[in-house]
Amino acid sequence: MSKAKRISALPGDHNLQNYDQACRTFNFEELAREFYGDAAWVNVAHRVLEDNIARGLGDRVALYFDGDDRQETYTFNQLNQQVNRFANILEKHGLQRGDRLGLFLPRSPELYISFLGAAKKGVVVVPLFEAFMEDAVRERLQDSGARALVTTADLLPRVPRQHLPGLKTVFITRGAVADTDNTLDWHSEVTAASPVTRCCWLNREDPLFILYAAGADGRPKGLVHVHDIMLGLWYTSAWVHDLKDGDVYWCTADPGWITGIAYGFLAPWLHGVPVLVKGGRFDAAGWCRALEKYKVSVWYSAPTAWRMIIAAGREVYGQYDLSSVRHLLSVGEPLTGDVMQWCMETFGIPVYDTWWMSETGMNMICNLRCLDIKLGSIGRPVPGIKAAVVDDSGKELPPYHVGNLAVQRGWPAMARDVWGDRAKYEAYFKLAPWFISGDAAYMDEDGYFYFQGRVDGVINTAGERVGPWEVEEKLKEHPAVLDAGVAGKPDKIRGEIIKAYIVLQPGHQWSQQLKEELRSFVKNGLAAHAAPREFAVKENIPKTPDGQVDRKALRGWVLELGGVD
Ligand code: 6R9
Repeated sequence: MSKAKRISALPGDHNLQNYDQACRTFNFEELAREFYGDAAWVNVAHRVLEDNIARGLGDRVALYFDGDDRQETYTFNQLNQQVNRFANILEKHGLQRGDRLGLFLPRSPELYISFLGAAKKGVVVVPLFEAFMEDAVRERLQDSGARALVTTADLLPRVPRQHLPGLKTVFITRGAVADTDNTLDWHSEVTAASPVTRCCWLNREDPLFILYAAGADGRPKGLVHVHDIMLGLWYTSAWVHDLKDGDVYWCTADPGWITGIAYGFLAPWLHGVPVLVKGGRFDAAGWCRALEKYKVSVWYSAPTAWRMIIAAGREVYGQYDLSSVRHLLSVGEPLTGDVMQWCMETFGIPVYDTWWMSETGMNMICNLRCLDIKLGSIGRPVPGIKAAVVDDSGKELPPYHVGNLAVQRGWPAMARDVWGDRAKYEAYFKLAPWFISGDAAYMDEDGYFYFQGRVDGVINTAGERVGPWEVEEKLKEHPAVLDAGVAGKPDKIRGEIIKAYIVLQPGHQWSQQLKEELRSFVKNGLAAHAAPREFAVKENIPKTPDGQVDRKALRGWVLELGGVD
């Protein structure tokens, strides 16, 4: 099968020293030949496990798990055995290639094992962020038609099985297992299974996972990512993340989001690089301690997390030896000058911004090591990617004109479909050949891009993507709310917070108590991070001629343009 390649097998300029030349000569077919060799069939789970073992890395640590109440280390051999066991369990319970398996559990070794076990059998994973509440969970499991789910006893009450008739089997990784036919203890099943299994060989275009991403005016979209995502992750993690033999890599994103999947474990493991996964909640001291303890060398995180560490103060982060960190990368929200300055002071190195999305599957526009960083810019397109700023008819705009940030279609990691809704997928490409990101940006005369916010009203709070429509629909379910419009309001720490404008039902009065009630209502239905922090009562919500919330007008309201608020 596919022959494992080292980082040094990247075509041409291995360490990406000459950007212009790499852009000129880059070609995805050549990259695919390097990476896949003459293998006709692929499987990302095989690639990150057996292929690493075959090149002598079986005893190397793959995963350091640092949880609140457990610390575990898995070598590639150990991980592979657990993955095989779980793959066998899925088969035993009748899951077949193409079936969907939901993963709704906190960061824990079981999550990564289950993900790769599914992938090994061609079963498609549906990751669910652990903070999702009942409505969000139901929506995603229903839409994807999941047949089985891995979760914990304390998360199970948020899984409304009465509304999920297609969900046949539930595996519990932690806590008591209810005494019903098809609720099973993950650990006893896995322990009893064989550590050897047959890999299901797949086409590069076979689905690997379906990730739900917020849109502006509708339900979250089930983005279908395929096994070929690994090709994009392989070269970007070498060129952008600069992964090398001997590194310890820590991506702090949760695997309920694209970053936690793509770069949280797939990308580093494609290079045989050990990964740190930290369980539990954010804690400034705990995070710095983890950097020291595991000698993290490449750290991928988000500005909000760094701002929280900065806010915790030098007396916290100054206690730890952070000298193992040799490369820092940022994602998910604008990288602000205070964070850059803090990184320079604390680590003696700059932080490299990376722009991309759930849809793109891999880093797209980045501050690459071989290029000068321009503060405030997300950088330049990685070789292989043609990006541009286009107007609403798809025409490329000259430097310094703000427009739609667009990428020319055709890179290996891009989502291949919106599950069950081809039309929604095609809508991304309505200005062919461009993929329209939904972000606004401009470019300077040197080809650097500058992010200017979302075009469409999607909210980015603490780096987490929230769809205003979902929050509005939830608010409207409450008896006191007649109509609602939700927008992101700039915030110093979180980037944006959610602000809700509501029209009250006749007979209802605004009060502090109602505010708290509405916050909990959204929290308990969707997720804590989706709950508005601020409210304002209005006479009506501005609408476009086709009856949708007028996102531009709401944006004006939150920015207090025209003093309407
Ligand atoms: C990877 C990820 C995508 C949205 C994207 C944009 C924002 C991502 C950014 C950034 C400023 C960066 N975003 N990277 N904004 N600077 N370097 O975050 O995916 O959850 O789909 O969010 O995040 O607005 O459109 P996703």
